[in-house]
Amino acid sequence: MYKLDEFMAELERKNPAQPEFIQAAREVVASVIDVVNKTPKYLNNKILDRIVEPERVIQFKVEWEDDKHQIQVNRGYRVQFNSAIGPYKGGLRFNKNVTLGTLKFLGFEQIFKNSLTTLPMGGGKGGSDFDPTGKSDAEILRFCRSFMTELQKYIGPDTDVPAGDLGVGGREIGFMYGQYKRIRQENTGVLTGKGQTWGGSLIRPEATGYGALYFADEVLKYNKDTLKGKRAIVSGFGNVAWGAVTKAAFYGAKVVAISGPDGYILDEAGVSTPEKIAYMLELRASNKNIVAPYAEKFKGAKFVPGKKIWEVPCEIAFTAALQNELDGKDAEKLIKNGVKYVIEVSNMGCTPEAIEAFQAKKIPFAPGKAANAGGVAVSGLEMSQNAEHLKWKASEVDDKLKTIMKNIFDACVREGKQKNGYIDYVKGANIAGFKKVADAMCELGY
Ligand code: 2IT
Repeated sequence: MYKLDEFMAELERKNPAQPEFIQAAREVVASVIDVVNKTPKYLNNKILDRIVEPERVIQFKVEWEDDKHQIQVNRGYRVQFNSAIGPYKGGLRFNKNVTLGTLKFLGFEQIFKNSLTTLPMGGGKGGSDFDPTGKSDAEILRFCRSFMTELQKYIGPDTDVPAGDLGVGGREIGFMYGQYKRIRQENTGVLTGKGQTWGGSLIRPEATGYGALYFADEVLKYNKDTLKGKRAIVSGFGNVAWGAVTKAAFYGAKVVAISGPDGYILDEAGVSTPEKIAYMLELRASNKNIVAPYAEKFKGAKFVPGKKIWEVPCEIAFTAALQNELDGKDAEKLIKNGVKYVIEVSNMGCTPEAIEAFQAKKIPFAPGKAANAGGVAVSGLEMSQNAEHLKWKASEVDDKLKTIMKNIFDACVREGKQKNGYIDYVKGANIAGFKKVADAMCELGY
C-alpha cells in the first residue's frame, strides 16, 4: 500500500531543488493513490515508483554567437519521461528561468495530458535557459541551429516529436526543423507546429486556445450556463492567449483584460475585435515581452503597470501565461469579486492553495492538463497527416479537436464526479490520464 506523505518525502529526497516537479507529482499522486491502492496489478507493478521516474534525461551544451560576435553558452535539455503509449511528445520551452526541475514538471504533466487526448503519444518536454527577450532574429536563428545540432541525435518521428511552448513558436520551429533536415536529410514529422507550406497542420497555431474554449463551453453547458455575454479575463498575450481570446469572441464572451510580465491591460470595450486580436500577435513578434503598447494603440484601454490581472472582476478567469501565476491570494480576490469558473490554460497555472480555494467554494476549476490538451492533440493530428503525407482541411482538424475536447471533458466527469455532484476536474483528469498509461506499463512489463 502506498502512503502519500511517505511516498512524497522519498520523492523529494531523490529530487532536491525541483519544487515544481514535486508540486506536479504530489497533485497526481494524491489524485490516483486510492485507485492504485485498490488495484492489485498497480501495486504488484510498483506503478507509482515507476511512473515518477523519467525514462531518460538528456542535458547538453548549446554554444552560439551573438550579434556582437561574442560566444554565448546555454543549457539544452530533453526529458523523455514516459513512452508507454507512444513516442515521447511535448514542447520545447525557451525561457531564462528554465531548469531541469521545470522541464520534469512539464514532462510529467504531459504524460497524463497526452493520454487524455486519446491519441497514442507518450510524454516528454525539453528546452533551454536561453532568453529570447530582446534577441534579434539572427541570434534566434543561430541559437536554434546550435540547439538542434545536438537535439537531433535523440529525436525522430517515431521516437520523440518536440513542438513549441513558451518562447518557441512558428519561427523557432522553422529554424530548428531546417537544421534537422539539413543534417538528417529527412522530411518527416519530427517537429509539430510546422509552417503551413512545409508540413504543418491547419488549426495547430489556434489549437490550445480553441481547445480551452471548447472545454470551457462544455463546463458551462454542464452547469446549464452559457459563454454568451460572460465577462472574462485571460492572462498572458502569447499564442495560447491569442487563440483563447479569438474563440471567446466567437462564443460571445467579452474578454476585458490580458497581461504581460510588465502588468495588465484593462479594455472595457473588449479585446475582441479582429484588429485588437491581430495586434496581440504583433506584440508577441516584437520580442519585447511587454503589453504596455496596447494601451497607446487603442484608446480607452488602460495599462496597469506591475499588477497581476487577477484583481480585475470577472465571471470567468483563464490562466494562459506561466506556472503558479495564480496563487491563494489571487484566488481569494477572484472569489470575492464573484468569479464563477476558472479555466487553467497554462500548465500548472494555479498553486495548490488557489485550487483548494476554488474547490472549497464549489467553483468549477478545469486543470491545464485537461483544458489545454487541444494544442498537443492537434500536434498528434499533425503527426498523422505527416505519416500519410497528406494535409487535412481546417474544418476536418477543427471537428476532430472538438471531439477530443468533449472526450476529455466526459472523462473528467466520469472519473471526477463527487457524491454531492460537484465535478473535481483535477481528480478526474489525473485518474483518467493515469489509468491508460498505468495499464500500458503493466502490460509492457518492466
Ligand atoms: O504544453 C503543451 O502541451 C505544449 N506545449 C504542446 C506540446 C505539443 O507537442 O504540441
